[in-house]
Amino acid sequence: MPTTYKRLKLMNASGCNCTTKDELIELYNCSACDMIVSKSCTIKSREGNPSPRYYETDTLSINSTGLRNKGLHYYLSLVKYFEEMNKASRQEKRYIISYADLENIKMFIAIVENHYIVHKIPMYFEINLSCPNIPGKGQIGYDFAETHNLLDTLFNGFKPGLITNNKINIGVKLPAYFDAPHFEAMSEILNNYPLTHITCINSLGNGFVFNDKVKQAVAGNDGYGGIGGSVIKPFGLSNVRRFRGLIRSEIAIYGCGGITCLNDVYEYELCGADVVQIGTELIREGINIFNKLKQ
Ligand code: RRO
Repeated sequence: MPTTYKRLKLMNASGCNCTTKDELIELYNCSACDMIVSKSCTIKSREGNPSPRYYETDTLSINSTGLRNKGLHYYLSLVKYFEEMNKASRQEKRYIISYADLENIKMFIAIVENHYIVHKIPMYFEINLSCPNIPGKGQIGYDFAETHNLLDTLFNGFKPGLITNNKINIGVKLPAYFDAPHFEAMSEILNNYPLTHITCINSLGNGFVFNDKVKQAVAGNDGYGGIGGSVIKPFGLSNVRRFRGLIRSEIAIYGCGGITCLNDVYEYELCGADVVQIGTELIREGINIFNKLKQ
């Protein structure tokens, strides 16, 4: 590890300990956690897939959560709450809302715009293009034409000025790509938009894991689920590194996938990440993972 190591910003990965207000407050109150992101939400709250929804081994996690969340209004109501917490504690800890209800993107725009008109507080979003666990629905990030359409609708849908004046700030969470032309095709699309960041990578979709009783480890979606943990780190690193070489330098890259120790953070930094997100290890160790990495 070099002596010049510059600590990257740390945050949770969406989906990990961030569904309820109490969980988000715990993340906010952790001084080693620099930013926070909510569970991916839909316009209306969802119960998600049946349990068990999560299982882990030493090297991986599998989840089939199925977008279990409290609804967009719940997470929007926390914008003001965290703004007041920031003012009181004189910090600027960013609260990002992850949004995944892509069939209702126009409704999302209308609700968010209205929220800004009422509260006048800048907002940050991570649009999830890579939820792997909704039966019958693919990950939009693997459909380049659909991704292009969606981003056009999103960035052209807001009133002029809201995005250019940084009132509404939008990043995207991508699935892992495995083929060089796919990185190029996706970068060509992403470079058209004033994105704040891209997060690479979501869990690897459609894994299958047996539990210690040789039964499927998660119940939903016929046992298929998103794989996280240290087994996916090589793909997180490669995706960050590939995209860093292809997307505009103003778009930050949040690296995610398999981070358990400071050396992993350093590897993500070497590949070009500006921020790193902790997922499986946050669920495994709890909030102390941030203190451990900071030390
Ligand atoms: O809720 C989920 O099942 C889920 C989502 Br939205 C996601 O983006 N990634 C994941 O592993 N699970």
